[in-house]
Amino acid sequence: MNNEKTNIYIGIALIISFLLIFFAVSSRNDSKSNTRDVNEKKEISENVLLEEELQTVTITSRAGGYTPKITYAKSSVHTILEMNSVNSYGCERAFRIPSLNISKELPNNGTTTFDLGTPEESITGTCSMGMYVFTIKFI
Ligand SMILES: [Cu+2]
Repeated sequence: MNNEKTNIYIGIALIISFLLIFFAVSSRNDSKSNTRDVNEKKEISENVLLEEELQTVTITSRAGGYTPKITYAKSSVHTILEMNSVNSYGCERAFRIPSLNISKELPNNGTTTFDLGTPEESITGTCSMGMYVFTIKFI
């Protein structure tokens, strides 16, 4: 009788161990595949023109805000921001880049360029009231 009980306890302990190992392995796989997904999305965006030592990010400013809202650009590269105003008559004209102390009124139509330096982290552009926002992520 005692041996049978011992065998049952050992059996239960083994099952619990297998379950713990199974969950540990499966959760590790989950985090790996998540990281892979994030990496796949991190490609330079189509609105970025990357030349040898200069890249130009083009953002459209029109009634309703700025597009695209998220841009991936290359980090540690001298970057020019081209704000392309198209029939722009709203508060998107009151343009700010708070982290660079940039504040400028954009025209109704036409291109306004800003030198962003050589960024390594994200830069966010916004209208003066903060209702329209776009972000350039340097990767
Ligand atoms: Cu606004």
